Amino acid sequence: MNDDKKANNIIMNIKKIPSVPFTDQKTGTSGLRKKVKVFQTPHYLENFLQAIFDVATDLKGGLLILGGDGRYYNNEAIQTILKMAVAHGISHIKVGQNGLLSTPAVSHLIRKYSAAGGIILSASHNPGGPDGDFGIKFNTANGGPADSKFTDQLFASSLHITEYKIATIEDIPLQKLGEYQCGETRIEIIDPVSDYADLMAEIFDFPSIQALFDSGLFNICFDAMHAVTGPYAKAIFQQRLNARTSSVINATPLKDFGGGHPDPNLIYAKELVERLNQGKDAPNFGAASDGDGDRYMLIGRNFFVNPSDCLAIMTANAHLLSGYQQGLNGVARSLPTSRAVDKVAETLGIECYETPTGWKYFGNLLDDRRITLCGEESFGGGSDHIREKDGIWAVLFWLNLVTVKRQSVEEITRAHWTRFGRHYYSRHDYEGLDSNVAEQLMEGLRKRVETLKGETFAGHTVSFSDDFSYTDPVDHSITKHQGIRILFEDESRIVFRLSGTGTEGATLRVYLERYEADPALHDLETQTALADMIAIARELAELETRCGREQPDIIT
Ligand code: G16
Repeated sequence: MNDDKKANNIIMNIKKIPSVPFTDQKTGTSGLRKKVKVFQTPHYLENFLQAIFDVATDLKGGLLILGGDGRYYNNEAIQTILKMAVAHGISHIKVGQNGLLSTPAVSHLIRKYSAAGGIILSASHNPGGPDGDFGIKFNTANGGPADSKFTDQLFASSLHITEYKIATIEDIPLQKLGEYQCGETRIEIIDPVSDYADLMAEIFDFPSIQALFDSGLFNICFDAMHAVTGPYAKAIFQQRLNARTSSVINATPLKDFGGGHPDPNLIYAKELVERLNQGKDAPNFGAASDGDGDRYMLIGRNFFVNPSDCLAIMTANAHLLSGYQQGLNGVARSLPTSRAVDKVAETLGIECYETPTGWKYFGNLLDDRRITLCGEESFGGGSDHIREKDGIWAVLFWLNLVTVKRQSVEEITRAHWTRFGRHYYSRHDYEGLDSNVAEQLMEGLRKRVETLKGETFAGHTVSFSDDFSYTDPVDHSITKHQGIRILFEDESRIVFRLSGTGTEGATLRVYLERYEADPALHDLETQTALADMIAIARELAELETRCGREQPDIIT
């Protein structure tokens, strides 16, 4: 690398700009997500950043990690953050080259360099572009998303903004690696990939995975969906592991993700699915990641592994990988994630925690060494190596597993079902609902679940139902109203909750699950297997009468 690493002194002034609060800067499941146009409202971004600097007081004099998924408005926001960080006396800022850093890479950099925190610019899987979405997440010194206590303080602080502080400096060139000194602040433009790739090489058996690729009998197709993982996937799969040049598709991060939707599921990763289904010359192993690189989807030839099963399979097999051979402390899944992993934890004799949706709830469990692996139905999986979910880590975990087991993705999954039983699972999303109607629907369900126990629907008797409330076993904080769960005596389950990541109206998510122990019944089509649960859910939520919706918008 010939880039100029010499520190350039930059002249600056610090200004205080008067402002008035915005009342809608309450973070959702994962940071503040709004339309780009909302973030472009004069002072909107600056106000929210001021609230971050007011609450995260450790940043002053400390190190800040900064980067995003490259979506529209990423680099404009980075320039504003740099100017405000300089004005707030942050002593050192590491920024990803071209403004890029995946969410897992930020988490790793925070931990590796003992940073006081990190700012990630992403709206994850939400579409980008001038009419798309933008988002900001703040991660604390453990590398994980800020907890509810922090985000509550952030919101409270945002309601009292009267001014924000910003340095008047020229934009910092983000294209070249280098260093700039602005007053007390050192701004360093770093390679976004190398530290993260080194970590992956420490965890996984890279020589064995490379040997698998070198054998010529195995190849992978990874769809970066024109989002942040392209450079990571190329560096790791191709340069370090010697996979073919065709192994990574849609590898260039684009501001609008090529007009696509960087959500790694069977609908949006259509190109990948087609490649895997091309017959005997198709790649053996397919994967995709989302906007900011923390989620993943895994597929084999004509075979999809649902994310809940992924977590269960990883848990059952982790001891086979050198990076996890010491065994697992415990595991955790979010409420709506299927209970496939619970069966494995029971067999292994380890604790399995059920948390609300949102990666932040895994943080305490990981820090307290209660769990080693965790995952979510929303295509998220991770371990104690960082404090975020991690798409490329998950893909490498599976590749490593394939090298050990010498089985295909499908064979590994089927063997797992035979041993532990299969959890048929699906999520039905009803998008763009009127927010009031959606709230009323949830309120109706809240009342209904109080008396459901013992009632029978289509031959399935309710054994338990509640509005999920979580008591964190480490700090004992209580988080209420996290979703309606209805369990049936035959181990079927329905969960209802409203999404906390949308930017328009409300999205109702209905999570459906049915357990089947008999291997002779492991080949049913998923929606058919879940037909009873689908009908019961629609009846209980009064979906047609309340929302006029006959079908979900998205089925995953
Ligand atoms: C975030 C959270 C995840 C959650 C997902 C979907 O992920 O970190 O825990 O499962 O949103 O949340 P919701 O169901 O509320 O829309 P990401 O990748 O979008 O930051």
